[in-house]
Amino acid sequence: MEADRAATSAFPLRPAQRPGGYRSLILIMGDHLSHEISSLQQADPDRDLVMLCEVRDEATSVRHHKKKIAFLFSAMRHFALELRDRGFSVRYVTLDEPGNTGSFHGEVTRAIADFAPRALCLCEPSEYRVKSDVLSWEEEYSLPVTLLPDDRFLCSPQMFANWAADRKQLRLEYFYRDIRKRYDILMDGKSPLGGQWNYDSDNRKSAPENLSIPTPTVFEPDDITSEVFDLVTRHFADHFGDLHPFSLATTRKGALIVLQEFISQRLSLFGDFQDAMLEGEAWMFHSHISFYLNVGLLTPMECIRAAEDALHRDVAPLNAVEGFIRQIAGWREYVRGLYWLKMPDYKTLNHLDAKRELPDFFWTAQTDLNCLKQVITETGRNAYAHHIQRLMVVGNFSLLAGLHPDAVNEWFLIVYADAFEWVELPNVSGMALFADGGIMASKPYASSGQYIDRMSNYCKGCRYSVREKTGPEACPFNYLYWDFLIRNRDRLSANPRLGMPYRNLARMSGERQQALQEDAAAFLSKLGT
Ligand code: FAD
Ligand code: DLZ
Ligand code: SF4
Repeated sequence: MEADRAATSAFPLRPAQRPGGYRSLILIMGDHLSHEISSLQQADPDRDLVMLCEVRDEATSVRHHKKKIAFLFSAMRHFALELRDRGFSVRYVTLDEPGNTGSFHGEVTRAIADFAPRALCLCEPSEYRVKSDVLSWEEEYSLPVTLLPDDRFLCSPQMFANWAADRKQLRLEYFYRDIRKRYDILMDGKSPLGGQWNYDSDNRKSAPENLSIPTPTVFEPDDITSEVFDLVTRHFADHFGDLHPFSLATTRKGALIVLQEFISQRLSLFGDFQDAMLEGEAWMFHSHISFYLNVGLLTPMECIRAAEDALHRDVAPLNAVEGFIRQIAGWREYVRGLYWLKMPDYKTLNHLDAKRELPDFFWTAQTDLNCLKQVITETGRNAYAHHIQRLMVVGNFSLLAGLHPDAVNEWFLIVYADAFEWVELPNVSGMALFADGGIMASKPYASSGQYIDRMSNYCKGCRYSVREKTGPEACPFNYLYWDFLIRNRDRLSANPRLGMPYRNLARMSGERQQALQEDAAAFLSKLGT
């Protein structure tokens, strides 16, 4: 579908010297692949030099999934050629180009030495780690460095800080309402369209097994992507995950097709089955656009307006459209705001003092817990899992088992092709692990096997019984859940939203509690690391 460019071995791209030198070197990072990005808004193809570089430091800052690296490098290469077609002088450094220093910093140093630009310009990096490095460049290079805001988001870090300033609690719901009003999204004058801000209570259906789910959009890899496969196979063969089959879009044109097909084929049932999981159905009625949004191939506002338009054309009902828009206008913007407000400390938080290492099966999927086996297998294959799989299967298990936040964060950053720290860290440390002590969530998303049983068909194919609470056949989520509450009683029992489970715990006999704790201890002691 995407192979509209003839076979090419154009890479690396080596621009000519410009008589009189280039005005500015514009560095485009791998998640800034938008022609409207701030650093390109004032760019002049006649006077500026644009650079993209594949660097080992980024590919191995954590050992990213093979498919994620292939997606990024291919999207970067396609974008570089588009820039060249628009008349820009483009330097594109491939990972295996002789002389590649392996870091942004090294490649900027090399480009300054080669082309002597009079200034350096870039859009601010999306991750704290990289931004901290970039902030030292001006002094080092003795050349003006312009760091422009990333205006692809609906809420700037400053706007979020203003919103957060006089609040005791930073709850998503109020943030989301403000964004709706500010951008006039799903509004009827000053009121929310349909009379409610949130239709979440309509969006919790489990899926019947005979549900007909549209197949996701598939893109045949073109020559550029195939070249990247060779590179990834040569350099990252020992990284997690499957490179093939590869069906992601790697251009804006492809990403727009994914968005359009979601709107026409899946959005109408997105709300109903938003939380549902079915064995063998990795993609469900989700949009699969996070890859593209997070690297700049789609903008949040065009996705929001496309969904609103579907409502007005009667293509999808309000509960689906509002549910989808809340994810983008609400959660996505909210987690980014929180990230920049709370970093760098946020990364070190471990409120529940969780210490356990990651079990081996997070990498191999070799486990008898069928829900985890299914989700981790699909993650290895697709570099994707949908939200409830991430939160209520892998995240929930990590919370209940007391896995260390650093280990869990690293895993999530590695395995999902949409994972960048600004979005991954708050979701993992805040939403899934309660490691931030409740900055993000009002209570831990802890749950026994009952929730997974209600929302999926995983339990049917499991060697454990979700109905058994203790004993060798019992679902581990069941005793781990109670063990979690007992273990964290001092920290959590005063939380009003946990009143009910702690009252239920208080009604249990001492022997019952002990049996649950013993089963949990036996299970956890056998978790291979
Ligand atoms: P859909 O379900 O179709 O939702 C539409 C869009 O809404 C998504 O593409 C995404 O951009 C946005 N969105 C939805 N939920 C969230 C959320 N909680 N935070 C931010 N944006 C959201 N999302 C990432 O983009 N990168 C991550 O690394 C990431 N890590 C996560 C880790 C955990 C533990 C959890 C619970 C969630 C994580 N999410 C992450 C959020 C969410 O799971 C993914 O955005 C979503 O699954 C992507 O699939 P989709 O595009 O089909 O999403
Ligand atoms: C994730 C990633 C990877 C794997 N490789 C590169 C790369 O080689 N070059 C690049 O520009 N960007 C890459 N990225 C994305 C960056 O990690 C991301 O742009 C920064 O973390 C932003 O702060
Ligand atoms: Fe998961 Fe428990 Fe169900 Fe097995 S029984 S699939 S471990 S929730």
